[in-house]
Amino acid sequence: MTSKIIWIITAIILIIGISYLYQTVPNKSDIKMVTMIDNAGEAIGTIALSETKAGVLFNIDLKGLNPDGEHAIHIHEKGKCTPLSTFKDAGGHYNPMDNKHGMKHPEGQHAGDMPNLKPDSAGIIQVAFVNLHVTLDSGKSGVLDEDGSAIIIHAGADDHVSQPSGAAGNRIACGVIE
Ligand SMILES: [Cu+2]
Repeated sequence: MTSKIIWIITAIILIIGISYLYQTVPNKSDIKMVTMIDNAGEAIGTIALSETKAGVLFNIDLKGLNPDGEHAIHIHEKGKCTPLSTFKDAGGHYNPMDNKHGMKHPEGQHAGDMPNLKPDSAGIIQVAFVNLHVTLDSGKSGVLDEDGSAIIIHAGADDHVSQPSGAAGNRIACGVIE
C-alpha cells in the first residue's frame, strides 16, 4: 500500500516536472532565425531569437571572425541590411525608452545594447544570453515594430558608456529580425 502511494506521488512529480519543461522550452515555430551577413553579403552564421519568461533569448552561432577581436552587438532600429554596404540603413540603436547608450551608463541603457562578443581561437562565437529589455512582438519594446529591427555586429568592442553607440567602430555584420 505504502509503495503504491510512493509510486503515485512520483508519477505526479514527474508529470508536473515534464509539463514545466514543455512550458519553458520555446516551440520551434516561435523561434525567429536571423541570418547574419558580412559587408561582402556572405552569410557568417545565425542568431536564433526566442521569447522566454525572462526576456528574449539570443542563441548566437557565428564563424569567420577575428580570433583576437572583440565585437559589439546591438539591436538597431530598422529592419534593413542592404548587402554590399556598410549597413548604415539599419539606423541607430533600438531605443524605445529614449535612454542614453550603454549598459554602464547611469542613464542607460538602450534596449538594443547587449554584452560584447569574444570569438574563440578559431574565430567562432557560440554563446547565448537573454536581453531583458525587448520583446519579440510589435509592442512598446517590441523588435517587430512597423519598420522592423536588425542585429548589427561591429568591428570593435562597445565601451558601454560612450554616446551615442559605445565607440564600437564599423558595422561588419547585419541580420534582419523578421
Ligand atoms: Cu550597433
